[in-house]
Amino acid sequence: MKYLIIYFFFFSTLSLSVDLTRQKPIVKTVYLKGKVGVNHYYDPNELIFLTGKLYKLTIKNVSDSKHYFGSDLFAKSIFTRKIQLTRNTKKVVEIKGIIYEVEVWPNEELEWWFVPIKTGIFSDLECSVIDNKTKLNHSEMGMQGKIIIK
Ligand SMILES: [Cu+2]
Repeated sequence: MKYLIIYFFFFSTLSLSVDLTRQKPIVKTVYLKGKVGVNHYYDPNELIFLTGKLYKLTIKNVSDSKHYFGSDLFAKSIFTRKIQLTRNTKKVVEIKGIIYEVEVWPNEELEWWFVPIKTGIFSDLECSVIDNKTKLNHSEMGMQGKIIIK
């Protein structure tokens, strides 16, 4: 009987296939920071993810400008489960599909749920919003980042 249970357990785990988008998510936060006319940046400006894990990346704008968070190379290396918006802890919007870039207004945030599928080092994370005072785009003022998928 004992061997039968071991035998059953061994083969039942072998034949299990898993929906990778239904794991418990690893939670990460990136802040969009800065001040008009002074600087703009991602904090942290380097993000590291592992393939096959589900992530809930909160993109939180704590600055006085709107910002983009986008990297084409990163977008091509992940499977997006959804973009989610919550208001007062209540879900209000879910967006599904391939996402290349998101734009977040001051004091707002969103969650990007995704599973990395391809490894790489992507240095094209940037924000192309123009600063009202300097007339430079935010990436020229420091808003650049790197995403690494291991
Ligand atoms: Cu920006």
